[in-house]
Amino acid sequence: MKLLGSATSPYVRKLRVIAQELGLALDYAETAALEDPAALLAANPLGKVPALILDDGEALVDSPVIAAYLLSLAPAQTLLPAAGMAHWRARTSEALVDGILDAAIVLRFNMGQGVTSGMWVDRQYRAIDRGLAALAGRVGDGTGYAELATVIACEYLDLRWPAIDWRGDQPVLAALHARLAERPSLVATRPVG
Ligand SMILES: N[C@@H](CCC(=O)N[C@@H](CS)C(=O)NCC(=O)O)C(=O)O
Repeated sequence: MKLLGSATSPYVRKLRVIAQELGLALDYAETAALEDPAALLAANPLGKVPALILDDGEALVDSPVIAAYLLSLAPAQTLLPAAGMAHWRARTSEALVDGILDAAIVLRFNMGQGVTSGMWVDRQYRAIDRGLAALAGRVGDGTGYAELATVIACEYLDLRWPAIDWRGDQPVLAALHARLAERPSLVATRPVG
């Protein structure tokens, strides 16, 4: 199976981290989504990375769908509780992480267009702040899918929005990051600059 992705995309990084944690072999093709390459559009008509092309040519899109597929390949996995409320809580943490990333990306594209203030911009900042506060109340002491995804989101903010002081605002997330930052799957996928 081949993952179409970009080294700086936090959604893609989530999947590369999961694959490494599960010991799954994943071919990887660096893909510039904004250039609309034919291989990406064939796999994902939305023109977004990540997209996962399976060995039979079937394509999966959207990081939560692809994450669920990767986890299904390792039935003994311990990253995500398989069932029960713990499963849905972790999936909700994943949705909060993705929502923070979505808001950060809206801000980035707005900024690219010269839009740096206004109701819509403020709304994204507030969503990020509340999302981080919620995650701080949800992450646990272990190393599960929710904890890894949270660290990836925090590092994406460091990369793109270093002025957002999530360490100062949410000491629980700072401690989580300090605990997990040197994990090999995170080190190996950490984007540079
Ligand atoms: N909900 C999607 C979001 C993916 C996404 O927004 N990817 C960005 C890169 S970080 C992208 O490909 N953007 C190109 C575009 O929106 O046209 C997921 O979780 O996979």
